[in-house]
Amino acid sequence: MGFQDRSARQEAVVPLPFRRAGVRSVFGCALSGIAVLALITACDSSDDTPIALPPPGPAPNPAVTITIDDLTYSDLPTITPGAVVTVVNHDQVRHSVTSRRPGLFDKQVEAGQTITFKAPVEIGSHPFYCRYHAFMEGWFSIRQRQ
Ligand SMILES: [Cu+2]
Repeated sequence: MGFQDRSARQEAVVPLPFRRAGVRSVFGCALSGIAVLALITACDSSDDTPIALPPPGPAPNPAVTITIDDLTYSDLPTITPGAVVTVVNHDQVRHSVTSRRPGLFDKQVEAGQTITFKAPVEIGSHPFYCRYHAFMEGWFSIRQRQ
């Protein structure tokens, strides 16, 4: 009986520091975390302030070509805002490059044909699909030239 009481007390005590860390504010981190490295680390991971880091990978491309073979878009390099995108359809059926965001872009490319259009200017990932074959999916990764 005495042993069980002790373990119950431990369960009640152990989580307390974690609860404190979870509600600690940025101001609290600055005051209390300076002396204790471990505490700073804990605060950094619990405050979800996004840090604007450039995405990894090669430099963005101002002009790219997407090929479509066997109902599949080729891999896409990272592109600059407004990059010139050429779409080459090697299949014997019509495809499209249609933005998941309605109205952003919706380009049709007939069997065996090539089209060119300008990518969006908004930085970020722009998923698209083929409206004739909904399982066909791709995306533009758009970022500024560094
Ligand atoms: Cu298609």
